[in-house]
Order: sequence, then structure tokens, then C-alpha cells
Amino acid sequence: MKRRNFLKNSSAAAAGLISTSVIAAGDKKNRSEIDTAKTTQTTTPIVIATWDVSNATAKAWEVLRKGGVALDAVEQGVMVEEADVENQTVGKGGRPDREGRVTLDACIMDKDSNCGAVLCMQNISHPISVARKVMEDTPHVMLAGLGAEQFAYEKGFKKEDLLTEKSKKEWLEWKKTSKYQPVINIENHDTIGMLAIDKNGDIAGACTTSGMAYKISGRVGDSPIIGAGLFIDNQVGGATATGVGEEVVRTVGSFLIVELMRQGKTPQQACEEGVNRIIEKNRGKLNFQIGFIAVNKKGETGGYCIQPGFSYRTYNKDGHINTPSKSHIKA
Ligand code: SD4
Repeated sequence: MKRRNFLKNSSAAAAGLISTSVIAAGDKKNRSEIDTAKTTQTTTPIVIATWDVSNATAKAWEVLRKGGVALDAVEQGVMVEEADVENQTVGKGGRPDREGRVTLDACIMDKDSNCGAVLCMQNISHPISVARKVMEDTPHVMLAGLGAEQFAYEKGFKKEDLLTEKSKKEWLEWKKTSKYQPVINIENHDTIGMLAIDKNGDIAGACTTSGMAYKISGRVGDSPIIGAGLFIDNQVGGATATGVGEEVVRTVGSFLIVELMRQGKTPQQACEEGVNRIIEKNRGKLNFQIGFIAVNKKGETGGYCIQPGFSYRTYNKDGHINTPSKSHIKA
């Protein structure tokens, strides 16, 4: 069964998984943070992800429910999509570039603003885990191409052919016309950006993609770029993006949204302003999709996009819910 055909899980299914106060305020540094934590008791831990990726959010929630940290939750959550060959925009089974190469981008960021990324990496099905190794085991933030791949082998990742028969067949078909025109909500669908808050109130995020289908070889979008495809500030919240990465990079979208939340905007208001910033720069040619999601320190969430059709999944003690995003262009 396709992920997106799964029925919305009821709140009751998830209710009661965490019954007591879930924020440990004791390790917070100052009074205002403790006050913030108090207001979040009913909404965190929480996980939120772009698109209706219920298997991925369920996995992340399992980690959080057992008391795991947000960083593990987002890594393990997005790995579900990376391994799913039916998802043709992430990991194994992703659509290739125009030369037939599947090249993957991913980044990860933790509560201390540590971050790691891999760009345009081939033959490794879990780029998010390589990104985490870059963050934890190197003095660098980004590794690209062959260097990233070589680093992955040194860390014990195994070489895999990521081009599935299905994606190969579609690519060969595409080559007959070679027309580069991403189809809204299809060819750029399902890049997974995930944000989580754990029982300590700490935030982490991950973003992983095979990028735009049939891109020019070597092209990298927003997804592995800290600040563009993903940004976390543990004092404020996190944001992540999906859609045409070039447009997200132009406005450093996820960083912008976190900064707007720092200034007092709700996650919903911040996502709307982030999308509007892109719209302003593209007046008259809104033939592409961008979607942002965000969560603040209180566990409040928001999402906004240009075209109808984008949705996001949240999982907290109140339920596992797919929310159709509000959009600039109405359905
Ligand atoms: C990119 N933002 O490479 C990615 C594509 C994407 O869902 O989001 N797909 O530009």
C-alpha cells in the first residue's frame, strides 16, 4: 500500500503513550527557558515531517516515546524513506540526474548547532547517516561527491546501486524528449525534512533527498544546505523545506523562518512569510512548488506552501496526523 493512501491515524491510537509531564526543566539554563518549557507540556515530544510520510514519523515517534533524543529520532525517521524504493525522491530508488546517476543530498543539525552534510553523493543509500558522521567525526560540515562517498566507505557504509529498474525505465523514457520540467508535487515530491523535540525539550532536524529529477549532473539544491533546506536553533525552533531548492536557497528559507519565530512569529506565520518572500521574488511565474514546515520551542507547528497538494505529518501524544498545508494558490 502506498504511504499516502494510509488513513489518518486517530488521536486515540496514540493517546496515552506519554502520560506525564514530558519536559525536564531542570537542565534549562535560565528562568525564561523554564517558563517556555512549562507551556510545552502538552505538545512535546513531537515530530513533524514534510509530506505524508507516516512510516517515517512513526519511526521517529517510537524513538521519542522510548525516551530517545531528537537527533536519533530524526535520523532514524528519515532513514525509513531513504530505504523505501517506492519513494523516488529520496535515497535508494530516487530518480537520477540526466546522465542516469542517482546523487543524494542530506544534512542534519542538532541542539548545539552542530551540523553535517553530504552533497551529490552516489552509491550510498543512507546519506543522512553519512551526514551525521561528518558532523560527529570530522572537523568539517560538508563533504561532496567522491570525497563524501570515500568517507562513507571508510566509515563502513556499503556500496549499493541506487538506480532501481522503475527509476531507470522512467529516465530512459524521459530521455526521448529530455524536457526538463519538474512536475509540481510529483517530480519534486517527498524530499523528507523532519524536525523533532525530545523529552528534554531539545530540537534536532534532518533533511534528505535525491534532488530534482533529471537535474544537470552535479546540481545540488537546498536540502543539504544548512540555513536553506534545514535550520535549527535550540533556543527558538526549527524549519525545513521541500520543493524547488534553487528558490529556497535564494532566500535562505529555513534560517529566515527560524529568525522570524525568534522575533515572535508563530511557526505558521513564519512559514507564510517565508513562502511570501519567495513569491515576491517570482511575481507572475509561480509555476513551481515550495513548502515549509516549522516547529517552535513550545512544540507549536506550522506549514505553508505555494501550490495546493503539500501536506505534513505530525506525531505527538495527541495523535499521528496528516495536515494538508495551507497554500498561497488555492485548490
Ligand atoms: C531539491 N528541495 O533538491 C529538493 C527537492 C525536493 O521534494 O524538495 N523534493 O531542490
